[in-house]
Amino acid sequence: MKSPLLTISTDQPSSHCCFCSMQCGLEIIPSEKTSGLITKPSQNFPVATGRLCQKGLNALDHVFHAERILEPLARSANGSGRWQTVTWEHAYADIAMRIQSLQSEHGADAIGVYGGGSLTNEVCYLLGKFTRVALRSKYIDYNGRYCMSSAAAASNQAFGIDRGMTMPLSEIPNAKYLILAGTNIAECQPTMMPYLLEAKKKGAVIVTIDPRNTMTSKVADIHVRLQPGFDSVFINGLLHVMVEEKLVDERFIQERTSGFESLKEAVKPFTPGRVEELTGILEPVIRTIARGFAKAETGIVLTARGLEQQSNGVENTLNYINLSLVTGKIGRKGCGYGAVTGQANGQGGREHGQKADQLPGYRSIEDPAAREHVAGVWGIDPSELPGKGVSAYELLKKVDEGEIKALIVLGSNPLVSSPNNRMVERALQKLDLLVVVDMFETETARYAHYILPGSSFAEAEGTMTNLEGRVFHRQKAMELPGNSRLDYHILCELAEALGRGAYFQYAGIENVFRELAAATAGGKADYSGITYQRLQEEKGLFWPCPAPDHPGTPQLFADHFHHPDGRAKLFGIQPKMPAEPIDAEYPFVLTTGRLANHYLSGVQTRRTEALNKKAPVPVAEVHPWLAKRIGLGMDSKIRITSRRGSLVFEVKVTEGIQPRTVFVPFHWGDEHSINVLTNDALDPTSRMPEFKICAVQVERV
Ligand SMILES: Nc1nc2c(c(=O)[nH]1)N[C@H]1C(S)=C(S)[C@@H](COP(=O)(O)OP(=O)(O)OC[C@H]3O[C@@H](n4cnc5c(=O)[nH]c(N)nc54)[C@H](O)[C@@H]3O)O[C@H]1N2
Ligand SMILES: Nc1nc2c(c(=O)[nH]1)N[C@H]1C(S)=C(S)[C@@H](COP(=O)(O)OP(=O)(O)OC[C@H]3O[C@@H](n4cnc5c(=O)[nH]c(N)nc54)[C@H](O)[C@@H]3O)O[C@H]1N2
Ligand code: SF4
Ligand SMILES: [Mo]
Repeated sequence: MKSPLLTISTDQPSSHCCFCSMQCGLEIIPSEKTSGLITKPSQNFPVATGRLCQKGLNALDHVFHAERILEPLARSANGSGRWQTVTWEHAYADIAMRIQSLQSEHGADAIGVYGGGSLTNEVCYLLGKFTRVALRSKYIDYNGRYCMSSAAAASNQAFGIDRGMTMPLSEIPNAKYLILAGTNIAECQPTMMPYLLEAKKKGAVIVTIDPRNTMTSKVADIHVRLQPGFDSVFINGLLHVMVEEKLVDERFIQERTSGFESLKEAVKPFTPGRVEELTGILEPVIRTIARGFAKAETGIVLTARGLEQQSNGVENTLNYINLSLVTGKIGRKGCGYGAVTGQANGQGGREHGQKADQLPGYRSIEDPAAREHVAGVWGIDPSELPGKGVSAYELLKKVDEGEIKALIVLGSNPLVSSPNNRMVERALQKLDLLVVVDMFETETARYAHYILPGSSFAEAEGTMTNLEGRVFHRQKAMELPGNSRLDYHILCELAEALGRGAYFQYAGIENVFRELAAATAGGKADYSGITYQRLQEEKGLFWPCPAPDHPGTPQLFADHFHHPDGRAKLFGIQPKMPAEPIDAEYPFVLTTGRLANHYLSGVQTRRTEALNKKAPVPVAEVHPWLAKRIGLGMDSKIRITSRRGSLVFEVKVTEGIQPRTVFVPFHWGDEHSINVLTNDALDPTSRMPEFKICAVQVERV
């Protein structure tokens, strides 16, 4: 497949990498490759100027892959029957007819929508509007529920606003002390590493907290190898020392926070000696980190999915935020807290209404004022807006229970990425209608009735919001291949087929953005001062940006937090057990995560030869102690069994893992899908599944 390159603006990158939240700028240039094009780092985007990791360098491979779907495909029965090429008109008409007949029999809520965090702000916004206005259903959620929901809930509770990073990346080199917990930046946001290395060069101390030695922990001065599930115990130990030795910032606590008494109470029993008993982390290490961080002039705490993807994920995150707050290390130079966002548009994707309980601008769908404002922008009566739906995994459960009869999936592969995914497989088979809008026949799409060929990053213009909260404009770099269409056109055309086209008339994508900006006005994530023209001239703006002459807000909380009293909230955390603690029958902990070469469910990177050949199958990491205990030989494989299933993996024996913990990456489907084993227990607040902890047996095969 050959795609013509467009003539494009030269002072903006041709495009941006489609993978992680760094959103590195890239140039697309002619090459000898069969596709005729390759990527190279752009000098025109400030976040990672001149840098791309191996995923960015190979980001076009999947775009040109021979398996890319180029025509709408249909079949009569899901999971079986042959795919047939159909026209768009046929697809839209038949899908609309089936949706309408299901809705007349079972009600509007019989249709669900499942979105994703790789999509542009405009498409995320339209997905939310499409569900509420065209389908009039309450059931929409998205894969970010599996990603940022615990961090989002914690930030909202502590700060009154959820922007993953409270400061721009450029503040990292100004920090004298960095705590990096459950975040493997070297593999997951590789082009962020120079920021850490610059801080280190200027004398910063770096602490990593992870059950594994990672590429990231290699740059650390202290690595805390914690068993999964013990973060809150460990942090209570640090907070205990800070309180006991009067290292906290009394003035900041008094003037800018509330809740310190409950925090003091909660950490009282967690003496360093007790924390050593519970975690195996030595008392002097606990004291050294507590003193070091508290006494440092500046400091930053970064967390990611390691401690967030747990059934206590919100509380874990709140406890790390406590560290920043009690030491007054937030809202000023060299300071801040950041939950490192994962997906390309994981930040913008959680602001514009594809979350079950949300309207654009990070507004609550249950807030009468927000409903009135957004309904006004959409030209409907507030009473027509549905109420809140349920979280991603619960939505799939409603499919299994038969309440949701049809599902539209755009930008996700939930059959691979959901916990306890045998339930998901069973559920998908029950659907009367499954429509997948994607570039490929994903594992999920195997159960579809329709695959609609959507656009890749290189073909779709739009805005994205990176991990810093920086909104920027991504150009269209090439024409769509074959008969594929832009995601936003697909949504508008389907709305038309459903008889609701009047609400989806846009002369171009910029008009979608204008409407989005108006819909966010006055909300928490306020984009109303942002225009395409400003983004092109200023190479990005940090939200909130509430007026055309507002400069945007790179550093949050300089003088107030976003609760009504202007204060941040401290929370005393009582550490809790994971949903499935180890026991005599299942004596080891399984944790899951990522490799540098692959991306999420692997749909794109398993189709990228240069990446896939470095990691063609998942390999389980086990400690020599465990290897010996199960009598592992040179070439043996292991069987890992949880209460939900049993799978065989190749093994890497490494000292760099907590002895009772096994790590398996999740980028594969079928018999290699670790989510067959993971637990579907959800955090009570964020509804985040416990991807990072389940109890398993491990045996030699
Ligand atoms: N190469 C690559 N990069 C990616 C992605 C990808 O798939 N591949 N995905 C992107 C996305 S969507 C996301 S969300 C981010 C995720 O980025 P990260 O959250 O950094 O990635 P993970 O590997 O899921 O988990 C990070 C670490 O948590 C550790 N961990 C496990 N359990 C615990 C625990 O109980 N406590 C602590 N402190 N640590 C624990 C794991 O050992 C792991 O090293 O990466 C983004 N970047
Ligand atoms: N065990 C375990 N499971 C996990 C995690 C873990 O750490 N451990 N992490 C969780 C996390 S953090 C995440 S974010 C999820 C993500 O998991 P998924 O939601 O499954 O994410 P992807 O694999 O990126 O799926 C995106 C799909 O959208 C398609 N796509 C990409 N861009 C576009 C576009 O612009 N338009 C259209 N139409 N399609 C597009 C891709 O081809 C792909 O099929 O996985 C979660 N699952
Ligand atoms: S760091 Fe992230 S955005 Fe940059 S090239 Fe790598 S995967 Fe792409
Ligand atoms: Mo994620």
